[in-house]
Amino acid sequence: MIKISFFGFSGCGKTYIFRQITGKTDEIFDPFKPNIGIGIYKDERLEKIKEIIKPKKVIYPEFEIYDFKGFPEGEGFPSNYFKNFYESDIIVLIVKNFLDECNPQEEMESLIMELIYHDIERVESIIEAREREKKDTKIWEKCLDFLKKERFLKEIEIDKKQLAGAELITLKEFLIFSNGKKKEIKTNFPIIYDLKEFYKSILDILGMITFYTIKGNVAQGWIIPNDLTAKSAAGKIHKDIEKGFVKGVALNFKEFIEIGDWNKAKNMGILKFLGPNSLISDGDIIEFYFTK
Ligand SMILES: Nc1nc2c(ncn2[C@@H]2O[C@H](COP(=O)(O)OP(=O)(O)OP(=O)(O)O)[C@@H](O)[C@H]2O)c(=O)[nH]1
Ligand SMILES: [Mg+2]
Repeated sequence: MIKISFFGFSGCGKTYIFRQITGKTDEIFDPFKPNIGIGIYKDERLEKIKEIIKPKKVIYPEFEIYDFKGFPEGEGFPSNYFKNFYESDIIVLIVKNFLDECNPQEEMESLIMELIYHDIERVESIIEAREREKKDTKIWEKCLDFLKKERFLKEIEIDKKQLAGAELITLKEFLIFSNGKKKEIKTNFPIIYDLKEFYKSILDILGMITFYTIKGNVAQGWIIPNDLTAKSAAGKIHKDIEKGFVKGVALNFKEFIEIGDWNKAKNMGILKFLGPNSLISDGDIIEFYFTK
C-alpha cells in the first residue's frame, strides 16, 4: 500500500486533514508516534462504474496515511524527526493558509529549508566518515554542492543507487498541500489547494495509474505503476492469475461509459487484447483469462 506522510509545522492542520481523510478522531501527541489511518480513494470513475453496473460491492483503492505531530515554526525540527519519513512513498508538505494573517509562502520555504538542512547534515557526516576511512567522497561532494544551491537531490543527475541507505529526505517525492486558499503560493513543486485533488495528484507524482475489474458482483479499483505489464498487473489481483496468465481484454473507462455494458462492447468486438507484456492504460477495465 502506498504510504503518505504529512509534514508541517504545529498547527498547520495536519491532524485536521488526517481526520477528514481517514475518519479517525483519536489523536496521538507524540512527534515520533504517528496517527496512522487508512484513506479510501473514492475514485470518480469507480463511482461512475458503480452507478452503471450496480455491483453488490465496490472495493476502493486504499492508502496508508501517517500524521506526525509537528514542531512550532520558530523551533524547527530535531534531526531524528526525519526518520519518520524514510519509509514513506511521498511526503505531503502542509502549510497553513486558512487565516488572513497566514504566510504560507514563507512557511513552505522554511519547511523546504528544514529538509535541505537535514540532508546537508547527513551528507557532511558521510563525507567526514569517508575521509576518516580514506574513501572517495566525490559523489557526496557533488550532493553537498547541489543541496547548498537549495535544490532537492531528487533532481541530481547521478545514479541514485549510489545514495541508497544514506537516509536522505530530499530524494523523496513531495506534494505541497495548501490548507486553505487565502493566499497564492508560488512554487516549482506540485501543489494542491483542495482535498479533492489529493489522491489523483499523488498518483500522478508517483507515476501510478488505476485499472478496474468487474468480477461477479464486485467492482474494484487497483493501483499500479504505469509501466507494469498486464501479466504483472494480474499478479496484483492474485498470484495464480499471473502464473497461469493467458490474456487480458480491456475496455477503457470512457468507452465503457459511452456503451454502458461490458457484453455489448464485447459483441461489438472493441475490447482491446492484452498480451503478457502489454502495458495497461489509466482507466482500463480489464478481464483476465488464466489457466489453473
Ligand atoms: N478554519 C480552519 N481551521 C483549521 C483548518 N485546518 C486546521 N484548523 C484548525 O487549526 C488548529 C490546528 O490544527 P491541527 O490539525 O491540530 O494542526 P496540526 O498540524 O495537526 O498540529 P500539530 O499536531 O501540533 O503538529 C485546529 O484547531 C484546527 O481545527 C482549516 O482548514 N480551516
Ligand atoms: Mg496534529
